[in-house]
Amino acid sequence: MIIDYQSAALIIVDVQNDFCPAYISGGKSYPEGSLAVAAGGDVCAPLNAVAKEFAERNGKVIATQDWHPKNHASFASGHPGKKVGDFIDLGSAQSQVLWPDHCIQGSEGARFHDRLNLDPANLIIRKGSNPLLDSYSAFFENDRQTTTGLDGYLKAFSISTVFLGGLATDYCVFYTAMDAMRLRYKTYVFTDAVRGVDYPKGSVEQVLSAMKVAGIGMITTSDILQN
Ligand code: VGL
Ligand code: ZN
Repeated sequence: MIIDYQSAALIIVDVQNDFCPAYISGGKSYPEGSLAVAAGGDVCAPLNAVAKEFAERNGKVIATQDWHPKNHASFASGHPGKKVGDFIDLGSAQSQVLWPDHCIQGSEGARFHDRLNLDPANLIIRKGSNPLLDSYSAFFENDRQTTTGLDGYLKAFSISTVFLGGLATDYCVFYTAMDAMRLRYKTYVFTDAVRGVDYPKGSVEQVLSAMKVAGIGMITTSDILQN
């Protein structure tokens, strides 16, 4: 696949400790994240390889970070009588899944996975800071209107194509990819560099087909690294 890197961006979604199983890196052990996605840390190696390529060829690299206040409305802990996995109405278009406390601002769980190389990153976008509103997409919060500024950044550099990887396939990657399409970016997802929550069961399969139907390209990192 031939890429015009000058007009392309790599968006690395939420590769943070709370979304990853326990691991050891640099002689330090990191505990299982509170919302660990199976094999979440495995996305680091392919994303590092692609990010290096983007940096060397003058593409933009953006990393996003889920960044919640400790009383965030998506946490089951703040809703008496509700448990993780229950659904509530937060007044946005979609009903809200209640999650374990995760990615609390400044916590170890909110830090990027230690094996993710951020040296190539041009921009880090933090999202989910409004205690009353969740933000899956890197472009808009879940009210579908409040911008994160990412679209403006990409437009300022005349970016027309985005490539996505990270966590989780069925939440933040999915919503980011769908918004990218809606905003008319050519959009590709690296299937070897995403991992999903798969809650409710089957949601990973469901979003993969929804993304294909929407015209999002499903490729692997080797498709761009081989030439
Ligand atoms: C995410 C659930 C809650 C994600 C973030 O990064 O996909 N999922 N917050
Ligand atoms: Zn979150």
